[in-house]
Amino acid sequence: MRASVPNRGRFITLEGPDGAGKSTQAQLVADTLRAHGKEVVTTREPGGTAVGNRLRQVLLDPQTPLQPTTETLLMFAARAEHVAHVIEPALAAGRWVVCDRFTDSTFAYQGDGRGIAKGAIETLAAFTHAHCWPDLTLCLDVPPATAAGRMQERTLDGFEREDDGFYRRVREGFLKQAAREARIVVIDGSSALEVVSKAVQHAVETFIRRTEAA
Ligand code: T5A
Repeated sequence: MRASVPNRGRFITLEGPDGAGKSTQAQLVADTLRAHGKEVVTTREPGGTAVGNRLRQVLLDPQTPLQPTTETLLMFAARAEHVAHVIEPALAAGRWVVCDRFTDSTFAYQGDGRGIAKGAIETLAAFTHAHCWPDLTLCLDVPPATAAGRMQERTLDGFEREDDGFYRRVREGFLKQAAREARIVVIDGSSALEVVSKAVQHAVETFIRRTEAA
């Protein structure tokens, strides 16, 4: 249904472990799309709406650790608002949406990281956004040590205080997800910034060409 609706925009997500460089590259993706004449909306998860941002504060607060089930449900509650009020209206209006994280993060963090069953996440995803899946996902892959080095200077949120084992499972989770889904392009995020940016730009331009040829 997504791509066959005339003039519908396209949905691009950036994924990967904390500190992989997603926010840095999201800007480049948006700039590349604008250079190709696309109208672009940039957003992120958890967040993107007033309610989503309030839930983000709860989810990332290191003082209030949540049960994995609660965490999963709150991610999807924020996502339901985000899809209904930001993502779907933008796509329907022909805009391209660039989103820093989406449901692949829930599979990796709450699924592989916290042990929530994949089937439960699939059910929640179908309930929340059955007809709204990314058309292209750029997954920046970095080893936990590289990511940790990049985050040394900042105050860490609840997720960023998890141990190496958690981050290894999250990274593996993203790679497993990429092996299952053709829309996911894995990019080595541990290279120098210019190298990563070049790979991201290439992936986006290839996608634009494919879309225009369809
Ligand atoms: N979460 C989210 C879930 O558990 N489940 C979910 O369903 C969802 C949606 C969000 C947290 O929520 C979790 C995952 C997250 O832990 P957040 O603060 O938004 O919290 O965290 P992130 O999305 O991970 O954002 P980060 O800022 O931590 O990481 P980014 O965006 O990947 O990295 P970025 O671009 O900010 O770069 C980090 C630093 O590295 C440098 C940058 O300049 C910056 O200083 N950098 C590089 N340095 C060297 N070489 C490169 N190639 C570099 N690229 C960037």
